[in-house]
Amino acid sequence: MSEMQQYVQDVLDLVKKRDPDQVEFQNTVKEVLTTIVPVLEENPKYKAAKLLERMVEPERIVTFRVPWTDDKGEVQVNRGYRVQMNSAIGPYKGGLRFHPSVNLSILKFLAFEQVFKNSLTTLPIGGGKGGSDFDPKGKSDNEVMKFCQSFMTELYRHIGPHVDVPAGDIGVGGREIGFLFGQYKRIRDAYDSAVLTGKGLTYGGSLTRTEATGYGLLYFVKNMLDSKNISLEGKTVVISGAGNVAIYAIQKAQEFGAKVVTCSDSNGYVYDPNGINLDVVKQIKEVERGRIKEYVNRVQGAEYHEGCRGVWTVKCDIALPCATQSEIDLDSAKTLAANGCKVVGEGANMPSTLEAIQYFLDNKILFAPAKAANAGGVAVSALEMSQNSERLSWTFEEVDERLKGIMKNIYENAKKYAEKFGDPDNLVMGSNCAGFVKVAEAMMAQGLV
Ligand code: NDP
Ligand code: 2IT
Repeated sequence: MSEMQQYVQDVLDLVKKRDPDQVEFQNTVKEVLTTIVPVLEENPKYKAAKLLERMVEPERIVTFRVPWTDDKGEVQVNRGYRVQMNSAIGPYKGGLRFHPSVNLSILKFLAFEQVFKNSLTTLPIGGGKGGSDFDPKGKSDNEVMKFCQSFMTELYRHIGPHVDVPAGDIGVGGREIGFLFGQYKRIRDAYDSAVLTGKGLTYGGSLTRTEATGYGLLYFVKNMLDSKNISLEGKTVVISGAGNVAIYAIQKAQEFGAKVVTCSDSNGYVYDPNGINLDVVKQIKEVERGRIKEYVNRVQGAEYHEGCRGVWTVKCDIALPCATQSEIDLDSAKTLAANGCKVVGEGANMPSTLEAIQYFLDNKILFAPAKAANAGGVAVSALEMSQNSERLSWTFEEVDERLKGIMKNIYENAKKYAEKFGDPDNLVMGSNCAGFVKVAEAMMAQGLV
């Protein structure tokens, strides 16, 4: 083992020793640190400055009680969090997740990913993540509002346009951001537009933000495929999820001429051999907030299968996981490959396990890693902050053009580092190195903080 490999191993051991239960966090730290060894070898000063030890320790974590009353008048108590991971290159930036599975390990993993993802966008944003174990499923609008108001009544003291700028993630979309913004404004008694992103268009939101993560994923994948002279036209695509990321990934994939045959939620997946009818999905998920199995009652020839993992058994050329972490394990990765899948692009955060990623790389499946491929959402969030500062709104076309440019730049930067360190198709290594370098240099310049 080289000196820097040993350094990385020591830091991984430290992370495990400090928080033995935080498996998701340990995995993402491992994914990043084991791939940046070549950068550490070029810069021994990072080890001397204990840079990795500092990076794996969040700058600040807040957890808080969120009490609220449901429609029956019963008291409910949830737990709220904000992990402020790294502010070297800008205010903490990253989404809020409302899902019963939320815990500190998941939020630390998401915040750690966010630091390098945000760096890749080239925009001045640090990394953070937050959320709650609140489950929005089955709750009325009134209950969601009460929860959001209580959540913000504590969170407001930790955020601000120059401090920390949350946005959406699983379970947090336009409705929740609206309630959160209203309560923040009421408490602060000031119109700080850029305290949250993903806002509605009537109060400081940016055109294209809703579409940005899904569109950005397809722009990234298209760049990757163009470099191999592969067209998206006529390709069969399997997508998981039916939320914000999945819906706009389906839309852009279809615009590029691909045939998307699946979508899913946590209960099961839909297979539509004629190609997913996106209007029906939008009606079910965005308007009715219903379950995806409804799809088969409205579209002839479509099938519904219980269990979301089954989606990876559907034959495809391209797989785009857009639901949640660890949805593709080694078995699913092998099944995809055996069925002829040649390309995987991650719309969700860490949807492939470490073993699945290694399998894709070893088997020459073109792999677009999450922190590069899904960075379009946060990139347009940063553009929303720019528009708020200017007190101007850009057109859809202008934001979309910038998004395309940002995704191309991320792809090229990741590719550049992958080539530099001798593994040209390994965009996991390439994007980790590219994202890491900027954060590392900013931290070095700012002294021991
Ligand atoms: P949404 O809440 O809009 O949609 C999430 C989708 O994934 C739903 O279909 C949901 O099904 C499904 N899902 C959630 N949890 C699970 C689970 N444990 N098992 C199976 N399916 C599940 O979230 P987003 O679309 O915003 O987020 C999807 C992914 O993309 C997440 O990993 C998120 O971190 C990532 N991401 C989001 C960005 C954004 O801008 N929104 C930006 C970059 C990444 P159900 O309705 O049954 O819960
Ligand atoms: O994972 C992510 O990048 C997001 N959920 C978006 C974060 C943001 O600040 O827009």
